[in-house]
Amino acid sequence: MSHANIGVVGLAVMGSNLARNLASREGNRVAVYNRSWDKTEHLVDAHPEANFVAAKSIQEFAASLSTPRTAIIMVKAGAGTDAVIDQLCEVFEPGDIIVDGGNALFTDTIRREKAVRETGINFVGAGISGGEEGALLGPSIMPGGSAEAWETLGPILRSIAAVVDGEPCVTHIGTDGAGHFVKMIHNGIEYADMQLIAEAYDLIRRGTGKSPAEIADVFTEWNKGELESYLIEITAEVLRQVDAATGKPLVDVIVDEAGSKGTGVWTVQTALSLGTPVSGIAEAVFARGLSSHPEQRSLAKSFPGPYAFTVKDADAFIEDVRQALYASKIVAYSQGFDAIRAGADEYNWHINLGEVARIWRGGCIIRAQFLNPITEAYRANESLALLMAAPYFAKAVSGAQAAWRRVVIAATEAGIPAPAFGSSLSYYDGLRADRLPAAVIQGQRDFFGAHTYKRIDKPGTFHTLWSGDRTEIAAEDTH
Ligand code: NBP
Repeated sequence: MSHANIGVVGLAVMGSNLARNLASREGNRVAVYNRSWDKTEHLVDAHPEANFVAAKSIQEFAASLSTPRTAIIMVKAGAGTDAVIDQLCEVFEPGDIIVDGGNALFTDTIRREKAVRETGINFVGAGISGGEEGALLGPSIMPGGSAEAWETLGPILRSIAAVVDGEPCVTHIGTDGAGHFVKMIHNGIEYADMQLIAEAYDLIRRGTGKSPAEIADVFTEWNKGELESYLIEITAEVLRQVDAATGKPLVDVIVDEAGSKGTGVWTVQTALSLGTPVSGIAEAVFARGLSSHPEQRSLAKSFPGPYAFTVKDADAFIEDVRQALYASKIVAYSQGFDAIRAGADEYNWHINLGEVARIWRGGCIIRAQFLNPITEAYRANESLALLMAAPYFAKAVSGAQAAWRRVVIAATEAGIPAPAFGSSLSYYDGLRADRLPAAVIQGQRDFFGAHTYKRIDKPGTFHTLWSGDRTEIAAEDTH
């Protein structure tokens, strides 16, 4: 049997497209294996040009690979991934490389990397974004794992990744679970981006009475400016689509209950445990949750709301919404990068945030012009503690704040839910506040639990004797 230099296990949508992408690059010969043979057979028959080496068993698959054997797993994340890793570990040898390209939870990747490393085999958890089309034409790839594995894997992944300005959208993110962690945050940001765009649509529709097709034109116009992005582009396509069966805008016949596969929830859970406020992302996840409870929504249908809402100057309102969207988007990205920084601190990864922004410029769902200034901000200051405080973004959010407030006020007055817009603005105001009511919370905590507090005017930790004479004592004296 002729040898392949790379293999793919799992030939559903993502795996088969990734295998075809690999096969289309010069110098690659691709081995393919799937648990059930029919998918393998279908792929090989449908794409003779790919010259795949098709394997019927995992043993045959391993035998078809040149060493170091390199295999990318593209199966359903979870038990399927563990099953395939176990099978590969039985037929691979020390020095070989197993790559999990599925959407694994990063803590699973940390666990798997540790276990596989003990066999001498390299394990790489690689986040792959871009869906079906990205897998085929060039995704954004976020690999973790060892530097040794990256040496072999780097050139292969570089050859199949999306390319922007001559640079492939892939970089070695960090060790063990770093790649899947960054992919998870990418998806969390994606949730926020989508929710913000959806809120913008809702405000414009209900505020100006424009039709979905007219709003599609607004988004197409926005796509020529600072909001240029894949998500704005496809939203315009969705809004322009007419349902063939009813003649209505498709968006009006789609059930308004948003689904999810879990990476948004993981992002929020992880950020909560890291103490990082990703409020924009969280609101986006919660908004999908609210939408998906029709039984509660039907009970609340009779709750009163304000009178009908119409804006006086539609063009001015649309421009306000555009600015509010841009400012809120900056918040979502700033929070997402903050979560990556916190994760890197917690798990000892050396993640180059500028590189992360660079590889998100193409191939992935959140690809956008907007990633360029983020890359530049981190190149100018690698240890930037708050992305939205970088001069470019500080100017943008400050410039948008009047419009941002008008939009949040209008949404509130009109009774239109805009949770991501509202919470992003609150985050901005929270950051810029001279004093936060956190001081009150510290007082409450000290009152009921003697949790102590610090003072603004002298060092040390203090406690007030709330149930005694209410004098203040140094905290050391409390126990
Ligand atoms: P699915 O997530 O639908 O998984 C189907 C594949 O998993 C089939 O090849 C199936 O084999 C295999 N599989 C299962 Br299920 N259990 C298995 C087991 N115990 N042992 C061996 N193989 C098993 O495929 P997908 O949508 O192509 O996604 C693949 C991965 O890529 C997932 O982790 C997904 O989260 C990730 N991802 C997907 C997208 C996207 O846009 N779809 C984007 C980015 C990442 P069978 O044919 O024998 O049943």
